[in-house]
Formats: sequence, C-alpha cells, structure tokens
Amino acid sequence: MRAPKPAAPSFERIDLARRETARSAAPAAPTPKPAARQNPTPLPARWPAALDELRVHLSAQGLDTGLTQTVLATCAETLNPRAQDDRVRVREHIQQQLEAHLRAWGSPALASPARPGAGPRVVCLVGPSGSGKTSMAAKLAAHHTRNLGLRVAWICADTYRAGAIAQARIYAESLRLPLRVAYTGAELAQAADAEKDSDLILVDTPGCNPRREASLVELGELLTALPTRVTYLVAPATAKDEDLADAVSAFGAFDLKGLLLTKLDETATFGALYNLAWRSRLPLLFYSSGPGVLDTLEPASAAPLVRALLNADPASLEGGAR
Ligand SMILES: Nc1nc2c(ncn2[C@@H]2O[C@H](COP(=O)(O)OP(=O)(O)O)[C@@H](O)[C@H]2O)c(=O)[nH]1
Ligand SMILES: [Mg+2]
Repeated sequence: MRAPKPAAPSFERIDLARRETARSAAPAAPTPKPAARQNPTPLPARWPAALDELRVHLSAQGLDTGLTQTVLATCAETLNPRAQDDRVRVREHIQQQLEAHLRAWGSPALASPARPGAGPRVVCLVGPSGSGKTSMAAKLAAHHTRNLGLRVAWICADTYRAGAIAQARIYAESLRLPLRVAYTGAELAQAADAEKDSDLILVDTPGCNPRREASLVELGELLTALPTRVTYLVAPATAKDEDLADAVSAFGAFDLKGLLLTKLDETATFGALYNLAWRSRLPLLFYSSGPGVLDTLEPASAAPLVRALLNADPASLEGGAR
C-alpha cells in the first residue's frame, strides 16, 4: 500500500511570544480547526461491519475524530468491497495508515556517539509534575551509558520539590554519574560548562504547571541559560487528551524537539498519546513502560503505539517496530 499523505494536525505549537501577542491583540488568533480532509469523500450512512467495528474501537480509544474519519474513508476508497468486510485486511490497512501519519515526523536519535569534537549534547526534560521526568532521566542515563557507552552527566535543576535532590543523588550514585545541582540559570550554565567533557548532559527540570504562566516563565529563565540545549517533553499516557494538548502548547515555547512518553503500562487507552504525537508533529523518541530504571525503556517508533491503540493493550508495545 502506498503511504497516505499525512492529514493536517488540528493544532500547532505556540510559543510564549505568540501567547503574549495573542492575548494583547484583538481579536485573538483563531484556533486552528480540527483536521479535515481536503476533498472529503461523503461518508457512507453505514460503514461495512469491519470498518464500523474499527470506528467504534478508535472512538473508544479517543483517537482524533477527524483523523478516524480520514483513515476509514481512505480504507473505504482503496479496498474493494470484499476486502472491506475482511477484518484482518481492514486492520492492517488502518495500522499502516496510522503508522504513516506519525512516521512523517521522523525519529531522530537523542544522542549518538558519532559526534567527535562536537561537545556534549545538552538534553533538557520538561513536563508537568509527576509526568516521569526524573525517572526518564535515569532511564536515559542508564541506556546511554550501558548500551551506547556514552559519558553521561546529570544536572538536577529541580530544587523546588521536597526530596528531588536526594532522589537525583540516589539515581546518580547508583548509575555512577557525576551529579550537579543548579538553583539558577547562571548555575545551570556553569554546571553544563563544568561537564563539557561528557557526551550527554541530562538536565532534569522542576515540574511545571502548563496552565500557570508564572511557572512557565520560571522554567524559561532556567532554560534560556542553555542556548544549545535540546528540549524534550515528557508526557504520560495517563493524561487526558486536553491536558496533553495544553502541555504541548505551553511547553512548545521552549522549542520542543521531541516526545518522551511515559507510563504506557498504566493505561489501555492510547488515543490521547497518538493525538499528541500527530497534532504536535513532534518525533517520538522513547517509551517508558514501568517505574523501574532497567528494562522499561524502549526506543520509540510508530508501529508499537499503533498496535497498542488497535489492541487496547500496552503489552502490544513489546516487539518494537516489527
Ligand atoms: N508505572 C510507571 N510508573 C512510572 C513511569 N515513569 C515514572 N513512573 C512513576 O511516576 C512517579 C513520578 O515519576 P517522576 O520521575 O518522579 O516524575 P517527575 O515529577 O516528572 O520527575 C514515580 O512514582 C515513578 O516511579 C512509567 O513509565 N510507568
Ligand atoms: Mg522530578
């Protein structure tokens, strides 16, 4: 099957400057409309049974309504009537389409050993409180030291939450990583400079409420001290669709380069995560499926997420991109 052209996502990332402009200018910029097919084929009054089963399933999973209609209509257009009644064919077709829609955003490496002399990659993890940033930092550190042989340093910039520094110390000691604590942007820049001989510097940031401007400004003050940083959003599978949309919209101010998805073991509903990746156009980097540091991190790709969505089962994430 030819990969279908990705449908237009239904919201765009915005930055703080645009938020400010949108607030002060009247009228406010209109919210982009939900995804719609360019020349939509009229939807049938009744779908064939196999397609209708999938429509009900994708709706229960919370997949974007416009995207659901797009993939079903594409299926109805491309499969002959007999194939449309074949549950296996229909499922395969939808799986391939949904994978293709995400693959359009690519899947870059978070850090690779092939950057001699380029200095360390400075990776900042941002996200709402409890989204799994610190655990993700530990998992990324373990993966990049043990599997890729990189020299990793950890900077704890979460000096707000009680116990955050102690938690960072425990992880850093058990993974044998140098740990630095930064209370201000200036200290963050100094800490990164002091670790310039490492390959990868992981910066764990304080939990930030995407609905509170002051919280975002504080985080912004920290992050601007690291002009060469690469920033990823840590987003939990357990969050609601609207919460994830708010998060990507607010944290988009920090020039997000990708998504680190957590807590995929704690849900059987994956529409919101899929919508997040599709609407934000951000590449998927890693999946976390458990609270432990070892054996719970997988390099992310579209196929396992779509399988989990179609099976309503996190166990379907296993087996990678096959
Ligand atoms: N089940 C499960 N728990 C997780 C996962 N990632 C993090 N957690 C747990 O979620 C809680 C919050 O994680 P933490 O890393 O402290 O979040 P932070 O506030 O964003 O730094 C902790 O109890 C973690 O053990 C995951 O992928 N699966
Ligand atoms: Mg934390």
